[in-house]
This record gives sequence, structure tokens and C-alpha cells, in this order.
Amino acid sequence: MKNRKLALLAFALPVGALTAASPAWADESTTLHADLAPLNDSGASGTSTVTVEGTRVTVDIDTSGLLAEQPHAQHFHIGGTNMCPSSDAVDDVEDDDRLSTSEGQPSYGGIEASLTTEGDTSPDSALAVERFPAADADGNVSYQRTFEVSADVASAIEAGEAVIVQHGVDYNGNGEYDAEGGGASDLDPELPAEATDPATCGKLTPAPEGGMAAGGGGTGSEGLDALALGSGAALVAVAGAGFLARKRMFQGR
Ligand SMILES: [Cu+2]
Repeated sequence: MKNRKLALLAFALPVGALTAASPAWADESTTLHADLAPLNDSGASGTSTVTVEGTRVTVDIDTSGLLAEQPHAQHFHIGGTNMCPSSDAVDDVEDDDRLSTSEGQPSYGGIEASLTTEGDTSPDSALAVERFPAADADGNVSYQRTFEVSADVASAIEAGEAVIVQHGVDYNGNGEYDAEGGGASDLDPELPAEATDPATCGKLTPAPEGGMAAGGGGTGSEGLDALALGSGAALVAVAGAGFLARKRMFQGR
């Protein structure tokens, strides 16, 4: 009887160890970074960090140099060549010295999520101007939001195929969005092009595995892989011992 209890304990151990280990795998998240560079000589730039966990994304954006006290539409763009466009004549097909949102589309693709401050985040809200962050008096935007995206969008972001684009450029430097600066928007003729032309762009790139804790280096991630492999092998060994113990238990009956 005493032996049987011991044998059960031995068998229970690896199961317990496996159960304890599983949440770590289930909670796996992907963190990506983007350096937001100016488009259309906006003079704006920033950084973004995006964490994807299942279909839940947490988006952090810090940008400076944007047109002050005006809203700036911002989106996940996915498709095209998954890149930011250059602002040069190659992409400026209309040859009017400005890159419209449509002209950038072969590079960064279409709008797949709207990074609004509240409510809907689908492409339907692409131009929901009143729900996008406004830059403060110094032209800074600091944005954070956690929301759900579709499985397709989540996996595209994880694969490094998403680009963040912030819109809103003051071409004529008069401190507001008006048609004098660039005519009507290619997205909505009711809006001035200044309100919708891209101001910053950054490709979201997966952060190195292991992150800062492992020093961010390639050797750090190899170390982690080796560790995972090692503990996996240990689990198999313990499970094997449990199996043997159980076998003995049945033989002893
Ligand atoms: Cu956009």
C-alpha cells in the first residue's frame, strides 16, 4: 500500500510539472517595434511598440513634430510590399511634390485597422477624425490603446507585415488643414489633402527574441532555445520514470 502511494506520487509529478509549464506557452506574445520616419517633409518622427497576444493588440505610439492641435488619423496598413514608401518621384505618380495616401498604397497596402482613441477600430473608422488623437500644442502625440483585431490582422502584424502610418501634414504652414495646401483629399473629396496625406510611416519589426532580459543579442535567444529544449528533455525523463514506477505498481499487484 505504501509502495503504491509512492508510485502514484511519482506519476503525478511529471503531470504537475507539465501543467505548471503550459501557461507560459499559452501566454506567448509577440512584441514589435517601429521607427516612424517623416513622409512629405512633415518633420514628424516617433516610435511605436505593438504587442500581439492572440487577437489582442496593445499599441503604443509616441510622435513629435506633427501639426499641433489637429487630429492625426493613424492606421495599421497591411499589403503592398509591406514597406514605407519613399517620398520621391518614384512613388509620387501624380508628380505634384506630395505623396497622397493612395500613392503610398503599393508600398504599405490598405488600411486594416484604425488606431482610434475610442470606439470602433475597423477600417470603417479610417477617417473618423474626431476619434483620432490630436497633437498637443507642441505637436506631440502620445497614444496607447489595447483592442481586438481579426485573426488575419493579428498574424500579419506578428509576421512583420504591418506598417503604421500617421496622417496630417500642413503643407502651407498656416497651422490648420485646408485645401490651399494640397487640394482635396484622395480619400474623401470633402476633406483637404492636408488632413489625410501621410506624415509618418514605420514598418513594425518583431523585437529580438529574449528581449532586453537576454541582452537582446542572437546568443541570448539561442540560450533560451537550449534551455527550453533542456527542460523538455528533463520532463520526458521524469515522465519516463513515472511510467516505470506505474509499471512496477501494476506488476506488484
Ligand atoms: Cu493610414
